[in-house]
Amino acid sequence: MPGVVALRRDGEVAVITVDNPPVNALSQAVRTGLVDAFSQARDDKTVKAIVLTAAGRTFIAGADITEFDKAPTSPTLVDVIALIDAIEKPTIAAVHGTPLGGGLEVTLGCHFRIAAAGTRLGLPEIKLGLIPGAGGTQRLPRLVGMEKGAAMILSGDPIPASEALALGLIDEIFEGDPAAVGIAFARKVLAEKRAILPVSRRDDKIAPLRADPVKFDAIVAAHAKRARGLHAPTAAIEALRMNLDVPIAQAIERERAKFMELRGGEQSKAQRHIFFAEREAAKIPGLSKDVKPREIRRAAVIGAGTMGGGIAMCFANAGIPVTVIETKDEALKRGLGLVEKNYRASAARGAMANEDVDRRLGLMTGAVGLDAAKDADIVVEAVFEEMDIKRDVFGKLDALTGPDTVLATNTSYLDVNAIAHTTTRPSSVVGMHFFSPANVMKLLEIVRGADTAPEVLATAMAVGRKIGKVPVVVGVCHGFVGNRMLRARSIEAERLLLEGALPQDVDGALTEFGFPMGPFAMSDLAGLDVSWRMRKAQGARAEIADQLCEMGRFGQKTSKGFYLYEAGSRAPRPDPEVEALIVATSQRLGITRTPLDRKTITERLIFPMINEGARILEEGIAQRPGDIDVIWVYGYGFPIWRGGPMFYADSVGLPYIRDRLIAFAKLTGDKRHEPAALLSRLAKEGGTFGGLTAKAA
Ligand code: T1G
Repeated sequence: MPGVVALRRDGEVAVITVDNPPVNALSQAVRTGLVDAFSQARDDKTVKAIVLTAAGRTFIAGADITEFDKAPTSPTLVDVIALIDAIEKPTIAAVHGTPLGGGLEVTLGCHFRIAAAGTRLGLPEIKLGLIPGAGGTQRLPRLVGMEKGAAMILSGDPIPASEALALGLIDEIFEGDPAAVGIAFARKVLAEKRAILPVSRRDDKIAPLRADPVKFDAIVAAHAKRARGLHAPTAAIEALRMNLDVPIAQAIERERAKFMELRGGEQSKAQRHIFFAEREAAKIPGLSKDVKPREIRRAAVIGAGTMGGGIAMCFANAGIPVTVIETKDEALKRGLGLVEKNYRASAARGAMANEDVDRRLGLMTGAVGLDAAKDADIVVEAVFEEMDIKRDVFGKLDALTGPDTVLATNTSYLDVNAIAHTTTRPSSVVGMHFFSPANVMKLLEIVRGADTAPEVLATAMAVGRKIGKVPVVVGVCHGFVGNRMLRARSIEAERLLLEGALPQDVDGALTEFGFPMGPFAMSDLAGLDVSWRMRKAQGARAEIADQLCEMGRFGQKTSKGFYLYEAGSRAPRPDPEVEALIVATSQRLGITRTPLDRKTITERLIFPMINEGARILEEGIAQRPGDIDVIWVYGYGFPIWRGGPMFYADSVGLPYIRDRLIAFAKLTGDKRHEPAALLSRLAKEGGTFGGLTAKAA
């Protein structure tokens, strides 16, 4: 065994330990080591039971995803688990941390599974555009039943050890060292002469479905609806269906064939790209490992509006006491009331226990006046998007907070450097741009000011991870990364309306592309008045949106915007009045309307975003193309199975995008469509965004 798998004896019990940091991924070496170790233990007559454990922070966390772009090598994980499954001595998996994917599948080849308290177990393959590829779709339902088995496989979400015990996925929860407890458990099994039956031969939880297959369809129906555009969920459902009528050995073969097909497909490659890009985004080139984040014991949020309330919930959810500060008691009460209403609604949906709600509310304190922020280790300002107001707040925070307090602004596009320079310590100032609703959206843009100290940057990143966000460092410019690219798309969306499209054509093109919502439905949801106020402040104009605002049509909040909304419904309905307004505007502007097909609309919306992304990289506003992909997948609903705008651009081909941009520039006369220098260079050289190396933002 090449060092990553060790076999030792403790009397009549063989102990096999995987040690392949950082997460004991099932590399070829680990799989080979497992075959050797289990074969030896099986063939040694003096061994009466076998315990499988792992060293380090977690039991096996799955197949080695870095091997997925290479040709498969032997032994396959199916081979390893088949060998374990056939052993006629008691086999016990003693797990801790996150036994996920192939890691959990290995334990399903054992007779017993015991887990340390705090262990989370799951089959997350669907999140990588895959299905379990080593028997998971056949063995998990045999242990926990189809309902729970399908839910775990189709959601990809892990479950806590307590739930796993209740479901019968594990046999015991323990405290202490997995190997020691595993050996004791093995001895108990031997002493009690417990019957051992491989999971692959247990049928009691599946038999009822065989008798009534319609039940299976009912179980998977809800999941099938959410599969929009994704290949893996459909494949997972077909694999699960094999439990009903395909012998398990054959089913596992077919499952692996489907897994291999998905593994080689574009969707999984894109989703694996996001998996690694999200982790790369946490690395800041040039930030020395010696720079340690400051400890955050208490936070303060300035502003109890929608954003401030959501941000305060993020801190409370992470167990960090937080003071929410307003200028008037009435605004404070309204804000905190909305927070409580949000939490109670989650409890009513069963998404959170009431005691959890009480605990989180107990971590929140309301206060009037900035003085209440004086003891905070981090302050997040979430006041009105007006520079004067922000300047005033930061000037006061500078005077009343401690020298080590991190001063963060939640501005979504204003100049963080200008805000920083209203303080005597610009090095303490950083942007933390949350996305609405702040307690739900995963993305957090960490805006690095020219003077932001490395320690302050590291602290903001650490806080971002602590409160469950995906933090990405961005530089200072109007709109940073996400909103700057969104603006490129919004300008083009308006232009398309004048050229011949209707809101439903534009939105339809993007929902077909995979976005949950198109730009006009999104504007109606956010409120047209929000961007109208920004445009007026900048002296910019959006022909159609401005007219709608002048008519008081602000979107869902006024039941009318680009679309009509029936009372109590959020479903957008095309409005002939808006169509007439659009046609009249084209006429007034002397534009002859022409029909635009879906492909053209999609390219006109997506390619300018990619072009803006290329400029953002040229200017060093983003560290790497993968950061931009993470921003758009986690902040704006870019379909994860397309890998984000820059990964998608590489899959389309940069020469084609360059040529289309040149055509758009001619068609519209808009110079911003001229291909960015970086995009032109890569297109010319046959390069890709993915081939670029990271640069500090
Ligand atoms: N393969 C390779 N590298 C991995 C890895 C994996 N499965 N999981 C994590 N890493 C790397 C990661 O890139 C990072 O590297 C470091 O480990 C720490 O990860 C056959 C086919 C386990 C919950 O999907 O969910 O099994 O940046 O920063 O926050 O059916 O990692 O340090 O260079 O995320 O403590 C199924 C994926 C695979 C689990 C730990 N398994 N991993 O979280 O650390 S498919 C998964 C995670 C499969 C079978 C199928 C998390 C974690 P670096 P980290 P963490």
